[in-house]
Amino acid sequence: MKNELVAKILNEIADMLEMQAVQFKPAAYRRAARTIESLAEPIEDVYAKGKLEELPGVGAAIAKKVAEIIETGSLKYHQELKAKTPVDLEGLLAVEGIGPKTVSLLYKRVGVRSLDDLERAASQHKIREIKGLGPKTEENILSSIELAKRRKERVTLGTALPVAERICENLRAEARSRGATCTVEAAGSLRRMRESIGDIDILATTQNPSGLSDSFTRMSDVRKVLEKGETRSSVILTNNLQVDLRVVQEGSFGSALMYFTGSKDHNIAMRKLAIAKGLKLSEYGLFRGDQQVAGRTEDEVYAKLGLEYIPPELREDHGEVAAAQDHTLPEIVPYDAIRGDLQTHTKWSDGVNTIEEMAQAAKTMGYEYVAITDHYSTIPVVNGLNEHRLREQAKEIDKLNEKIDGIRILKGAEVDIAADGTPSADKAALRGLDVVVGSVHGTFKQTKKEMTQRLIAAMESGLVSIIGHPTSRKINKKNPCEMDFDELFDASKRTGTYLEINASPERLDLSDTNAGLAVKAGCKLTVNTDAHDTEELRNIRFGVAMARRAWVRKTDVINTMPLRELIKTLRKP
Ligand code: DGT
Ligand code: CA
Ligand code: CA
Ligand code: ZN
Repeated sequence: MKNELVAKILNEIADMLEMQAVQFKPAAYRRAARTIESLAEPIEDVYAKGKLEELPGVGAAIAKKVAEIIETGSLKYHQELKAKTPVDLEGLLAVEGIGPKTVSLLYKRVGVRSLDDLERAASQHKIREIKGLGPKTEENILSSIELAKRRKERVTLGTALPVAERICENLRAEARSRGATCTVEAAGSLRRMRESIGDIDILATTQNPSGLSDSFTRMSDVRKVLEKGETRSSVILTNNLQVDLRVVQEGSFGSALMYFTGSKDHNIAMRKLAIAKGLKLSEYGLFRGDQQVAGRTEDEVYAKLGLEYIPPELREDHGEVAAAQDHTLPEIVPYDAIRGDLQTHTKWSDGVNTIEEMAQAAKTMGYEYVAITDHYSTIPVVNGLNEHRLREQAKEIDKLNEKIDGIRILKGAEVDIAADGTPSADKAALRGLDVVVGSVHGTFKQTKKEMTQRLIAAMESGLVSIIGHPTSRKINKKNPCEMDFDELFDASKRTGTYLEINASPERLDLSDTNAGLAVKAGCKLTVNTDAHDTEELRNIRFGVAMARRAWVRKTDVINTMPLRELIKTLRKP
């Protein structure tokens, strides 16, 4: 599957063109990359059917380039651009707040080519001198460069999961085509749905191990083969992710899956329990003496140990083994329990799709409702709504609700929370809305006390139903704002304001840990995607995964409620 590779090349072209200040083209390349990246089927298949140009955002010119990548594995135009680009663009762009234009400026003015150059230039205060950048940019660079360096080591779940799914699907399909039986599953931190992933671990059992390792090491996006053998292979992909494949005996698949899913601490707790019961647990199986008593499936191993099944998201040694033994594991929120998304954006502000397109896409996902929460804002970059446009939008939503069956479009807005906690819209402007998301979008550098007061003031304003992405963190890019969570949770309960788990893979905010604390404190949560296009609605699973990792039940998440109940629950502005 070359989806990842094609998307990467198109995105890099966009970045390089933007560095050269080329107009419009970068956005077109990005749109096509986004489509291809989130495509469920291999791009080669679309190409083979002659349907590249039918993909949203893929015109004749880009289709031709995609075809060249599929046929040759690379693109001349891309390599020519790269030869003309003298900097480590990927590394530099990993720094929060640095875009291609800034990279170009930094190179021209102070000769920055790499992250090391950048760190040096910033600490020597050369960046504050550059017109258009200034001291604030310099400070931001200094505070986020460590995160950018770390990003080279771990990728977000949102990046790794689709890659792993495509690899597993591909390996299964190739084995089938050879007539071999084959079971393939992703294990490791990916199966536990951690917010970031060090490497992808894949486990398989097959009649044809050499065929499987051939398929694995010959995948189109393999950059380097580190190891190749019948029981273990390891590769580095073009996007720098490492993938380990282990092949085990069918009779050990369950115990091996358990072992390689981890976490390490969970494994240790499990092994201890086995020993206490006079058994021995390893990746090869559960043994009494030399006799294997279980191992083919995970279920079998849990049953023989007298445990409830422990979902992978809970396997972090946070008390789940004892709870499984006492049969007190919580019934964590299922992935399909979400009945609607309460934060989405459309063309009315900075989104890509129309309200109707978002509603249809939400309906396809089986939702009962979707809230349109475009930015209500004075920040010009997000094309925010004002009171007049919000009224116009409400009329369109009324019409669409007449027209479309099977889903209810809720009226909403996302307001900025100013430094002092005042929402960016007043009561009159927000009248008639079903839901208002209040979020912090600027002035992040406040003391813990100031930020806590700010969010509490927003909740007490009576205008906000949900606090969106409460800590404003971006994984590997921007540290969370500090706040007093006890006070925040208190105010959330007192005012009936719900806290969001923002499912965007680079946010996942609240984090699993904080979501767990919130629910323990008695708060209710909402899991939303903050989608800016129809594809991003599918990110919901990443948010639900964080809720599951936080031991959150369905009843703790308000958008698992049927529409009528939800409407009664949401406080209106
Ligand atoms: P990552 O890749 O850093 O995101 O995290 P994991 O959890 O995927 O860790 P990884 O890839 O090093 O190993 C995969 C699993 O294999 C891990 O979750 C548990 C198991 N494992 C690895 N090393 C050990 C070990 O030394 N002891 C035990 N008990 N299990 C281990
Ligand atoms: Ca791993
Ligand atoms: Ca590994
Ligand atoms: Zn937005």
